[in-house]
Amino acid sequence: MFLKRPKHFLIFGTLAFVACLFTLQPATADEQPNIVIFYVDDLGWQDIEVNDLDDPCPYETPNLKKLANAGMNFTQAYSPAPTCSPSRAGIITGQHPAKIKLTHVDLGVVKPGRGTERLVAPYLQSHLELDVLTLADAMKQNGYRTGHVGKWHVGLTSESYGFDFVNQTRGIHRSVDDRTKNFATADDKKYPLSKEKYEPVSDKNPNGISYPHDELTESAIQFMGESKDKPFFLNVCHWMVHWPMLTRNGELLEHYCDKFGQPFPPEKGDMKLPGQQNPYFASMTTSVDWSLGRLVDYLEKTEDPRSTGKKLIETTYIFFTSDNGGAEIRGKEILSDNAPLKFGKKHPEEGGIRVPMIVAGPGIAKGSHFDGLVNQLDYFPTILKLTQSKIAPENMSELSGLDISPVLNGAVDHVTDAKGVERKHLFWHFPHNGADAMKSAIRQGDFKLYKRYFSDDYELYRLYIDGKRLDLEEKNDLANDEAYKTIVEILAAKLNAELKANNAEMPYLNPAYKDHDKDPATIASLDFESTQRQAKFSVDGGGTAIKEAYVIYQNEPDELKKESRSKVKMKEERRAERAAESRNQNGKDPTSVNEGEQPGTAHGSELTGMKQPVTVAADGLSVTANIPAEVAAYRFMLIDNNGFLQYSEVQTAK
Ligand SMILES: [Ca+2]
Ligand SMILES: [Ca+2]
Ligand SMILES: [Ca+2]
Repeated sequence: MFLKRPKHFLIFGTLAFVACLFTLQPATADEQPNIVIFYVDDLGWQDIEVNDLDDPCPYETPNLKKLANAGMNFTQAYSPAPTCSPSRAGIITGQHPAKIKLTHVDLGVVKPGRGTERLVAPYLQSHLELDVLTLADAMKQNGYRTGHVGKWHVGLTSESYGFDFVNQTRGIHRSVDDRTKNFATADDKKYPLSKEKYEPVSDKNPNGISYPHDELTESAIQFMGESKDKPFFLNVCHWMVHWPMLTRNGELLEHYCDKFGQPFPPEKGDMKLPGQQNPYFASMTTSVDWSLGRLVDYLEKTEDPRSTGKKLIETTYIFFTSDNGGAEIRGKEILSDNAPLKFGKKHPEEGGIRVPMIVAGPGIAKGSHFDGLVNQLDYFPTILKLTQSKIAPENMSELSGLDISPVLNGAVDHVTDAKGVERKHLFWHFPHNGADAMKSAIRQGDFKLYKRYFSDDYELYRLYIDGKRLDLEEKNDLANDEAYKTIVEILAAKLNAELKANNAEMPYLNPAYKDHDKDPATIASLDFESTQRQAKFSVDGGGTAIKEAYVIYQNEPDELKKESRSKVKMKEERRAERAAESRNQNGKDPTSVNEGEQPGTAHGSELTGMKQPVTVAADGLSVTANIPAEVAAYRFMLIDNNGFLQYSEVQTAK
């Protein structure tokens, strides 16, 4: 596969390369330290033994405690979004999910609104735009070798976005037929148990326990081994502790069954004990901790070939965090509990976005902590600074986060922008998932304000009072309290200014909802002229006119057109899911449901699901679009002057 990347990277890359030729010495490990981002999926703020509030975390995370003792723990760290893809896109581009219009996980999925809901979410493209400068591109331009291991989830594969080494394996998180038995054994072909014993230690296992082989972890170590002659940037993204809840580690599962007073092996069916007592979730959390321990152990034991007498651990920064808050429940199974935080994944409340974050590396005070507001969007500029890397000024000005390296180095006790102005707030934009979740939010000082789209009003909570915990649970909405009127006004103005400055896409009116006081535009005709490959649609002149329109390239129209609308929707969602799995599993995984479909080889796959703006006729009643030869089908997406979003049926481009 080869996907075209825009030329402006190459220009800057070439300049950087020419500059290198005139440099007398290659950069040293002190000048260009290695970077490891260790990213966990759906791990909550209270799911590690570092941020204990109220009930202590029962999941054993000895390596995270060790990492916190070696570096800095961030007690108020946030993910860019309450779900996977936007947070991942945020880290890798350094740009706010609202700005890059990648605000949820439904990539390339057309989701017409339900009849009961007044609003409908914006459409999300099937992958991150290919012309964006990624952190991997930036590091590569500056002489780094770049590696991505594990979950990607922003479309296509990580190879398309600047990574030299890619293995998107699920490792030990591959599905099992029956999670209550058939645990890994010492002579297991795929998951042999280690000879080495690791924590946790218990009466039953006084020397610790063995862990099954994890391809994801081993692949990360392989990358570091192959890359250590150069500076390296490694993005390790576990598929755990996301659903499905399972483990291949029988001893570890038994350890937690004993700890939580449950039978081992567990009975089939959902785990329903309240709070933090799911032995599968506990096992996955400890497995992720073990994986981190393996990587740190490798860094501690391995000489840095660029720095005589030093081990890699002395020349490497590790950023540990999670892509969103904990998912508390799935169907009837209780996974974990974000208490005292409100809600979890898929909600912009504290439970959905406050995440564990620890950074360790050269110059960071051991066992330190920082209580100010930080966001994973800060990683891009911070990593550039720590590695003395340069990118073009126009790329630099696109970054949404701030360089927190002065905080890491202990030089200051607050985060500032490039002009020295202190950071006061962070914001989130989640125009998805119906009335309960569809909100934007801003956190400043003691307060958190939400803008609710369905009810078109605000909520205000006072999490702290003068820095001390007050309503971290977000129970007391103060938005209508006269005493807080000014706070609501100030924060609402700031939030709205951020949304505007980032050109955030707002929810639209849903044409399927019946109780609107105005009507959507009516699609009058759809035509395709095959010689010029020109598609055209018109709306009824009696209604409202077209404000904006897009064409979205699609696959397999004939098959789709025969079926009902709801079936089409289900099928498209399933296909998107399968395609995501197939891409994410790098084609090597036998559990991949769609093995024939390799990333990039499918017909026009980098175009499918991407929306292209089309020109609206002067009278606002029609649009035309030229459909490329490699595109088999398309649909129009229409936004009208009354604020409705609607889609045409899929059309064949024949
Ligand atoms: Ca707790
Ligand atoms: Ca996630
Ligand atoms: Ca809870």
